Amino acid sequence: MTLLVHLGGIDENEWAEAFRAKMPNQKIVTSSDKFDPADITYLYVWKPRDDVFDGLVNLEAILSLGAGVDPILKHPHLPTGVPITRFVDETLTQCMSDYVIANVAMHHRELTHYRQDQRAHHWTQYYPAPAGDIAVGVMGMGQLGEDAAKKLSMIGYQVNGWSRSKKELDGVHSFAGTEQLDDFLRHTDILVNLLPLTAETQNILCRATFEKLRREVLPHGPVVINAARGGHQDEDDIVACLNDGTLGAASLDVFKTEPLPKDSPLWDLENCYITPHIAAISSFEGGVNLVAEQIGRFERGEQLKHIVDPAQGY
Ligand code: NDP
Ligand code: OXD
Repeated sequence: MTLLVHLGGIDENEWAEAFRAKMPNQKIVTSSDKFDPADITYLYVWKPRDDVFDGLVNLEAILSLGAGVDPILKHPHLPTGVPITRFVDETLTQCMSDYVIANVAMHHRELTHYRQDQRAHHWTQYYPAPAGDIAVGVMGMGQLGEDAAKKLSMIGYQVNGWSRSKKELDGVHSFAGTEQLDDFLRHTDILVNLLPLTAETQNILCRATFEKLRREVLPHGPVVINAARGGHQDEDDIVACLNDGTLGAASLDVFKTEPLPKDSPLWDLENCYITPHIAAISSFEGGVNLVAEQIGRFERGEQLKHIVDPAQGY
């Protein structure tokens, strides 16, 4: 029973050390160690490389470091029949809600424009509408979207949620399925994306979507906040829509190519707020505890938690 730590772009040794401290009896190797692939039973993975599954003939479970599992599910050599679990964690959820609330409030309260005015030494008073006049639409009402939606509602925003299945949540108006997407968008001033990246949701943040958002309430036009995946956004459309006023502003935490290439026009747009995929980071503590719990469950013959449905893509 061996755990292989395979983390693209992340220090595997730090994680391996943390796993060893938590599970002293568990054999743990990193992708740069020498090991017999046939010994590997558990794979802890982020941004899998092409050869990740080579020789893993005794793999029992794939444990994702991330909440999003799109790079695992689209891997060309993903073995069938091996359960895949994803990261679900209270602190991650809290951090994502923090990011969403900060960005919603920043746009709603025009801090964006005060910043520009400050640079120009301009004293101009704006009178933002109260939160209760602003409708925030959250796409994806799962672990992360639901928490953000509830907290936005508690602050006083009108909140709409869009998901595949209908939700019953106090203070949140639920829209479900493609047939209700346009209605959801028409009732939204600030669009927050927390969808998983699947065949259905790819490029959903495009001009056709932005043109349906409500234009009457925010003085500079509707806003989009994407904290899910770069694959959700058509970046040419975002640039064009930020330039022609279809969108008043955007906050983007994720990009089609990460790090965002130096020559991307998004960097230089005054109304585009870029963060480097940090909306919510999986913590050592949370990741290590969850993996230890999952391995314990598996070895006791219990059901794993947070299992992904590969057919649905999340
Ligand atoms: P969940 O799987 O818990 O929730 C997914 C939600 O999206 C569900 O409500 C689901 O609907 C809905 N959904 C899925 N497909 C569709 C569709 N075709 N149409 C409408 N709704 C759909 O995911 P999480 O909330 O845990 O995470 C969401 C994403 O956030 C992750 O996949 C990841 O990409 C991203 N993320 C980004 C981070 C960052 O730092 N930027 C950090 C962590 C996550 P239903 O409820 O009906 O099933
Ligand atoms: C995740 C992420 O999916 O950090 O957890 O993007």
